[in-house]
Amino acid sequence: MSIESLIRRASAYSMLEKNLYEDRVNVVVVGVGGAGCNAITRMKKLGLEVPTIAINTDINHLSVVEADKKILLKAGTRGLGSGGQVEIGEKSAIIAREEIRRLFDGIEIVFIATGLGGGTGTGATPVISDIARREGALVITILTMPFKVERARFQRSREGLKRIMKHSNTVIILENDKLMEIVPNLPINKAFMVMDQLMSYTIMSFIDMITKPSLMNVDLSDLRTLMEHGELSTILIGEGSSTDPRKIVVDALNRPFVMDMDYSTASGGLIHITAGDSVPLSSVYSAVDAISSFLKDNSNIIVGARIAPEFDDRMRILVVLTGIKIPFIQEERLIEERSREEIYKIR
Ligand SMILES: Nc1nc2c(ncn2[C@@H]2O[C@H](COP(=O)(O)OP(=O)(O)OP(=O)(O)O)[C@@H](O)[C@H]2O)c(=O)[nH]1
Ligand SMILES: [Mg+2]
Repeated sequence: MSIESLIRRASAYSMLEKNLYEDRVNVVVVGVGGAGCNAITRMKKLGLEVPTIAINTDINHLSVVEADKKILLKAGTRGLGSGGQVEIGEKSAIIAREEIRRLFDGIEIVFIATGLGGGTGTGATPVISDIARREGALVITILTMPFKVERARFQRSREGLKRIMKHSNTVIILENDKLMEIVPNLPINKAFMVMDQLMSYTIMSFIDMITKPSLMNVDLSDLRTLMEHGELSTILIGEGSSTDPRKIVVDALNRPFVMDMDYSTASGGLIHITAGDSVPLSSVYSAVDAISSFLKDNSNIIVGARIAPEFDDRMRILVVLTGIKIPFIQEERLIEERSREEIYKIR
């Protein structure tokens, strides 16, 4: 018996195993606010097969969104948007609490996509994640931070981020400012499309891992363990010829989506590789090896791999780095701790 036939059998086996739990995972994808709803529309267009829910305060925007369910947060907004007011976004979701709660009945994993900086995404997302978590779901939020030049929006989004971190199991962050470095010449709407695609691609990769036959299956309970306490996370993406997997990894590492990223601080990583059917297993292993060497020795690493014939001899690598530290959140935590100390002193 050749090694190839063993590998073929092994992948057929993992497909069987995958089909066994395929029906058991109940997943939904929720888009909150304008940017979040745009992202889920894109996922639908790209062929996402799990149910999607669009939530917004803006009826005009909701009417052009593609989603299986649409929820208008109309209390206090009259369906005209929040006008950039986080409190209004928050209140409108609190008032719709019961309607939102019903969305998550029996759901195990909730992905939330949103763009911080406006009133709806920033205000309603912490409420929605809190409800989903109380219903027993694992909540993974993926969000964009506005450009720093959107000054007031940026300040608002920091506050929102902290609240969302409190209520989601994992928050995957992408900074719009990084777009400036990656695609400086693109007009703004096209640059947003790049972000939408990144959000979509990340969520769809997770869903593929959970529901599609794979060459290397991600163990669902391992995935849950990693994402349950993922805290602040981000992604890296690289694609290239499978003859040089290290180059793909180095390119991805050189192109993070958060500013001032220090990889050595990550507590764990989920590595997902999509490769053409002519890609040798050795290329997959050396890519995983290259990524692992950048992470701490004791970090928790999960690997999944999927064959996609249309990739030929190419491979794409997605890494979700969990438990990262980024300067502006760290600084604020320090300030908070200091001010608490001050209060104690005064008392
Ligand atoms: N990825 C992406 N980001 C966007 C898009 N449009 C706006 N943004 C960014 O997302 C942030 C939030 O904008 P929106 O989603 O429009 O705001 P909202 O949550 O609907 O809130 P309000 O409109 O104030 O009620 C902005 O500050 C931009 O940085 C988009 O189409 N895609
Ligand atoms: Mg809006």
